[in-house]
Amino acid sequence: MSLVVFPFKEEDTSVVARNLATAARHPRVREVWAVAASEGAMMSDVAAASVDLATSEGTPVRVFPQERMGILRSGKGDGINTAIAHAAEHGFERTHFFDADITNFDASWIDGAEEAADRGYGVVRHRFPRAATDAMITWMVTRPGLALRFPGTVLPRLGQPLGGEMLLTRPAIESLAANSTVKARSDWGIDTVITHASTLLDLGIYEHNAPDGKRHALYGSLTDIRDMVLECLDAVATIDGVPAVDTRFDADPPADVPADLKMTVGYDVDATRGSISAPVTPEETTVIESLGLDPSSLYLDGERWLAILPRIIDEFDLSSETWKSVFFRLWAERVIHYTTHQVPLGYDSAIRYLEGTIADFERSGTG
Ligand code: GDX
Ligand code: MN
Repeated sequence: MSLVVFPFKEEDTSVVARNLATAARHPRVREVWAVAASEGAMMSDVAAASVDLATSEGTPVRVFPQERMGILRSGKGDGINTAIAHAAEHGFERTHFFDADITNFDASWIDGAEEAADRGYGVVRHRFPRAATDAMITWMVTRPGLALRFPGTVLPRLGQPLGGEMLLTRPAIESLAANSTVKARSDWGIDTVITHASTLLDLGIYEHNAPDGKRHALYGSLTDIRDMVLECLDAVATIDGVPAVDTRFDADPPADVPADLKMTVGYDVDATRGSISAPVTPEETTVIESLGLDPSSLYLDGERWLAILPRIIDEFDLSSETWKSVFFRLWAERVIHYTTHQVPLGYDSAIRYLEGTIADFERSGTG
């Protein structure tokens, strides 16, 4: 008896409706929920599309707005926590979560997670190949942060610690519904805190590989994900509790990466350069210099990132506008450096390089 949840904000209604239908048609699925960011035009459109759906598929499809659950910026986290709270009350055996904007969503995602849960894993996470310049929060912030703070545990091993695609069994849902750190995290930090909290449960974790990748709405400049990178940094800097080193963790073997993904450019480099072209303010200068950097030459190769990220994690302040603009600038410089130095050498070499940086952070976290 499974539930499928899609949080959504502003997405193409036809994509969302198709995903709801795909989930509703799955034989294991008893109910489908679409949790809207707010009551508004988008919610009415999706609700209208799902009335027909519910009638034709016979599986209830409920569309409702998120509630205010947390204490930070109200965003995706409130949506996910609203669903977790209701799923815990309803007692579904398994709850799947998927982003609503996936354009290649099909039954195989649900099957992959259900099969791993059938084999006894309490938490199943979807992993998928990504373009070399995609996932720049995952590669530059979240995985390094997890490697530094939780070396030797399952956390640095996870391919997609920020992924919104996962299955939680009933014990996991009940435990997360009662977890105050998770409930408080109403913003983009939600994925990080759920990933972390679910590794503390010792229910077994499986990573299912979705071999075609996750095709979804793309962004332009890195400024489009400014809030996300800041909130994900805050999340990885503030989570507490070390997972047991012998936590059961298995994963599908990596599969060949689709040829078109190897060519995809993940973000607009020139627009991003433009967004950080304003001169550094005196307040920013103070913070940048306190990290041991020269504001006039922010050349951020892997070695410098390895040196400064631990200090950033210790000192970052999500309530400070200066800290936020400094971190956004440093991250953008780091991503541009990687894009112009490692990416031109080819997909496989770039991904190998990135994996190497995670190993460096993990060694540094141990030492
Ligand atoms: N209910 C609700 N409320 N849904 C939201 C909100 C909100 O305030 N904001 C976004 N969403 C939905 C959105 O419509 C989509 O279905 C999903 O949440 C993810 O948002 P999207 O803009 O597609 O995020 P993106 O850039 O694709 O990021 C995803 O991957 C990141 C990563 O792996 O790097 C997303 O799952 C992130 O949480 C994750 O960090
Ligand atoms: Mn997306």
